[in-house]
Amino acid sequence: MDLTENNKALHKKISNYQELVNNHAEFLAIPNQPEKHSNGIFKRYINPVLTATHAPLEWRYDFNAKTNPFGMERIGINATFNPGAMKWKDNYILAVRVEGNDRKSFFAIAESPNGVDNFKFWDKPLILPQTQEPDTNVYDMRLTRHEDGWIYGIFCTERKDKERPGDTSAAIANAGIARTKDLTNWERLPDLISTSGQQRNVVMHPEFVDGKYALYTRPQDGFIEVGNGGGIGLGYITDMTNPVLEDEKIINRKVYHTIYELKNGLGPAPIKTKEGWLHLAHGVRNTAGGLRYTLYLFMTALDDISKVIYQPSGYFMAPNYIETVGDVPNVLFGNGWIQDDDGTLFIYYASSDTRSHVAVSSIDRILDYVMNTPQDAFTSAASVQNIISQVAQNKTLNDEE
Ligand code: M1P
Repeated sequence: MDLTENNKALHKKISNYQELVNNHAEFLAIPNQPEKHSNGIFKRYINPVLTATHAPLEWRYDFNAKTNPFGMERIGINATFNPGAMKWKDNYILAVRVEGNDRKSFFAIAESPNGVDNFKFWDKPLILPQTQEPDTNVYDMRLTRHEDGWIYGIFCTERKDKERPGDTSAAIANAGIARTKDLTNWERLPDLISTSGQQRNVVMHPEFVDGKYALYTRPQDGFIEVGNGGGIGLGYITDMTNPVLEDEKIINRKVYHTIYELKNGLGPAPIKTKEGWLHLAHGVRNTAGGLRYTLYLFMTALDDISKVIYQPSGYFMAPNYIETVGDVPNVLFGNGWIQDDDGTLFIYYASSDTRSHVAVSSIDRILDYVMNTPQDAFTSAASVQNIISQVAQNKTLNDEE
């Protein structure tokens, strides 16, 4: 291109461009390793798989020296967390909740060749069509490859509670629904129509149940408060283009003095195994230091997805020391996992609403964990009895050797 002197000046890149590009490329290529020590159930990887620093430079910088003479970041990214996940053309895809410095969340796809490192965001954030009532904020997309041929992304859509105009933090949360065949072009469907005041943590089951779509829900009374009843619900939809939720029932309740005493919400779409449907969920309890979010697992029956058949006591994963630190401390949240053909399981989770991580296990290990870990008997004495029984069994084994 033959540029005039004036045009050349206009097209000059910021002076720190190459340095920014080199540093970013070096950062994205840092390999990840599993931690040395594991409880045998899963292995955490040392580095987060996604941080705010992973966000493309093109999103953050105006590269034109004329309009950005100091070469400064123009649009800040605050956090990359709570990713939905799926395998796509042999690569590992995360549908990430990206939050800007302006507190608005949006979705963006990040892709890795191996699921544990080298995650790179696609060029542009996901463009989510709007309904007649625009979303103020969107977050926590769960991806489900449904047997109807669509990939569904169900997420939380949040809008101002217009009935309480004076309260600037009063909001209404509901499930937004979009679907795609290529992860680039998304069709927005109407938001979930349910009888509950608010909904969060809504997830689609991958198979039809008696010819209907099945959706896991978490009905709640208020924006933050889940209210008196509650836990993980299950309901059915006949037509996703008119998503009226029918027969919503709680299938996994909140329980006093457990890790899911205050809130109980589902993570990703369940995985079908020979023993049952595996579920990853988050439980929330209150403490003097604020809410504590941990991850737990349970299994439902193949012939009745409303029936919980195994639920190990306590948490499966809790924030480690580093993970407790972030914008919302003491939170692990997981809404994405990927099962490989060889049974390897990649569990994607986020810590403290700030960054995303991976832990790796296998379906066989997780089945063993879910089916053979003692269930919660809800008292200290019963927990002690579990230990006494195990000590006795181990003594027999030692005596026999
Ligand atoms: O801040 C912790 C989490 O809080 C909400 O989850 P829940 O509705 O289950 O309490 C969501 O905002 C979630 O994104 C966030 O990680």
